[in-house]
Amino acid sequence: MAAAPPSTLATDPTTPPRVFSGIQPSGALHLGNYLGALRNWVALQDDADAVYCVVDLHALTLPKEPGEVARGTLDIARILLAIGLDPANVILFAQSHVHQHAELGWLMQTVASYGELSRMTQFKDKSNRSQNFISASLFTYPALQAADILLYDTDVVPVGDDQRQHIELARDVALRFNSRYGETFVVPEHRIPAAGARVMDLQHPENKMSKSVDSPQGTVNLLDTPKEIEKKVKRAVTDNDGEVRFDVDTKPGVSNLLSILAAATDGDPEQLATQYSQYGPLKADVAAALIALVEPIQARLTELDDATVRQVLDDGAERARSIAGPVMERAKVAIGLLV
Ligand code: AQP
Repeated sequence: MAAAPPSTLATDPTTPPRVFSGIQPSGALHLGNYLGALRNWVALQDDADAVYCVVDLHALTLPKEPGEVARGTLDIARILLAIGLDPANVILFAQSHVHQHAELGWLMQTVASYGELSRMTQFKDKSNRSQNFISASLFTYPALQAADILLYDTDVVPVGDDQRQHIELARDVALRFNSRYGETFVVPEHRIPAAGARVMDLQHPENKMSKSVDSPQGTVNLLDTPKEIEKKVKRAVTDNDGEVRFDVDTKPGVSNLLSILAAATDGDPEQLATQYSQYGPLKADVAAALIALVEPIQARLTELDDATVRQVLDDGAERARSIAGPVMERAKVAIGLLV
């Protein structure tokens, strides 16, 4: 029996907005993930109906060893709990545990165009970096990401700036599907933070900090020790003129440090710049702010074991299926499959 479409797809002002976002288990979580996205996940959990997902199928877009993704999924979910997600407040689950993601992902490939997917800058970046094997899934995964979002009648998607283009694609395919097959999906909006939306690599400030790029000295991980953080920040690339000024084009390294400090302390990068006349004190303050940020997360992490995390993911998958199942049925009916 197919689920009836909702009477209206407009957001009802009397119910909290549905929030959905995901993160790949593709390596150690870094400061960019936290300041760009995860911090917002936690902030939204009290006022929204939040659904968060470890997108393990997306991690397979780049080659992985057997077992690597399973371990990574537990590790990332554990950190998500340690940063403050409360399973009583949010649905937290692994993407591959809810089969509707892969199923709707296929339908989304039928409404996303080759031209649209070709324009995705993440595909261009990651395929340029891949030396040997570029999987077809690296090209099509924005369609799966659209499915992830649309399966939950999502209103708001909290992400970093690098995901802006993919969320716009999800909106475009939702609108196209609705116009071809009738009102079926809620059209989502992204929520990108004012500060920390694009944290850059400390050694290569022209590139974003990234899990899958091998730049150990340029990447601050959430599990780094205070000593490692101090060392990485101290060695962060700046420039030769010694002037502390916020100007992303001409002073990318210094501006990145100011942005990080602003995001970590709820400040403003331009205003913070006026407080420093040398790089040394700025770097010392950045390191101190980051250590203060990660210490409580690392302390909470020690209280969580695999069994607890697994239980949270199992419960989350059950709750996620109860939302995703009817939406999948709605999409199948709309597109005209025999149900
Ligand atoms: N450098 C960044 N600054 C701000 N936000 C960032 N995000 C990622 N890097 C930065 C945000 O983190 C969330 C989860 O990212 P993801 O796991 O879906 O993968 P990604 O966007 O491709 O990020 P990574 O860390 O570079 O992972 P890999 O290398 O595996 O692809 C997203 O909301 C993202 O915007």
